Amino acid sequence: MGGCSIAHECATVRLNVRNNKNPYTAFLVNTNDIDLRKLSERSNTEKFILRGYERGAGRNIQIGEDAFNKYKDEIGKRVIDFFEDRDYLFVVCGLGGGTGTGAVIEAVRMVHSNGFAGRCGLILTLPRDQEGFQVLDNALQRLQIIAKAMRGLGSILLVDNQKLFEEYLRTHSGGSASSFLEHSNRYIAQMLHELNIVTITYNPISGYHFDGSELLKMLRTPGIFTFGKCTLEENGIDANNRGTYIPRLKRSIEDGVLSEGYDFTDSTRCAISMVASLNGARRIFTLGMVAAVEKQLVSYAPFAAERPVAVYADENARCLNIYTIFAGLGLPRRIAQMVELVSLYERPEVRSDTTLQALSGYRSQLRRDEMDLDSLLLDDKSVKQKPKREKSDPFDF
Ligand SMILES: Nc1nc2c(ncn2[C@@H]2O[C@H](COP(=O)(O)OP(=O)(O)OP(=O)(O)O)[C@@H](O)[C@H]2O)c(=O)[nH]1
Ligand SMILES: [Mg+2]
Repeated sequence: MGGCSIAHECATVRLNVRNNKNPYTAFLVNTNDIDLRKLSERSNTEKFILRGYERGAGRNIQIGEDAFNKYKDEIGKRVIDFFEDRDYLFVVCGLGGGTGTGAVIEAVRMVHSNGFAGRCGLILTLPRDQEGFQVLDNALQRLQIIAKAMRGLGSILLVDNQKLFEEYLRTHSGGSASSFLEHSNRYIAQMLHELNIVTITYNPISGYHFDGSELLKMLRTPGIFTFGKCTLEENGIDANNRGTYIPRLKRSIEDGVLSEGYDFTDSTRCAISMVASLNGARRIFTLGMVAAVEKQLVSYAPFAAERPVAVYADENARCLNIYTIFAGLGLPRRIAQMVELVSLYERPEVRSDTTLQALSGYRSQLRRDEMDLDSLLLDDKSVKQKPKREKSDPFDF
């Protein structure tokens, strides 16, 4: 349902462009039809209930995978029809549950074999720390497989729910868990849309234009894809003083928008797009300023095959917005943290094992006294004649 909620939110994004009001389409697959019914019907969305599994997969990834496989061919046909004219397709899944997590590998296989190889990627949410062993374990099981196949897939965008949750908590400590999820979905959809339209909305004012085909190239790059956004007051920027923009740019790269903790030296492709007001652009985007930003990008991604820096002017802009994109990355540190978290769950098991050992070693004094009395009273023959236990007795251990 996490994947469905994010995809549905993307489908609600609207443009004021004739015949392109809804730039995104969503095909929503879920077991639980009650959950799916909560998402509004739209002309640019389609729902597919995995019948026979309406109660959900209850965090069981095998059930999720079976449910998807049962309808895989039918979904494949519908997907071809529905997405035929789209440039790029994301398989979106909230990692940790049963349905999406169970189905995700087969879903990727399905879109690959239906003509989307080379133009499909993955959006995966990573669970929060507090979601418990089963959720973390499900997510890690799938991440293991995805990590192995990563170099053969398109870009993978990770949405770290723990990171988004901590940020949300700082500003909305009175909010509920469901309001966090709604907020996160809106945020994810809005940020992805923003990143997409930077390439088409503004007028490039330097030689280089990071256009739609460049973004597509980024999205086709195997490995993890991440992006950062930095918003700066134009008044505070002195083009001749790198201290007025570089440190905050660096922080925005390292913090990321949807996930963090990457080794950027792994990056095989990266780009920066800067958008300022008409006046701001004229003043700020000097050769020296753009060179300082370029230099920063080189130090982050020294081995990247491409590192374009594009600058734009927007008559409606009030601030300087800097978008950074890195593609071809390895997994972030968060995954190692998740492995560590799961290992912590072994402790109570160890404790209960020692408890169990102590329990099985326990002998009631009372029974021993009785037994001793019994054995004293019984002769050898009668001991041998003890009744035989039933083979099917569940307590016969
Ligand atoms: N960002 C975000 N994450 C979500 C949302 N809903 C669920 N998640 C995350 O996704 C994980 C999996 O939850 P679901 O997608 O609901 O699970 P499911 O695939 O429906 O699986 P079952 O309910 O077990 O059949 C959760 O543990 C959350 O971390 C959402 O609306 N937004
Ligand atoms: Mg569910």
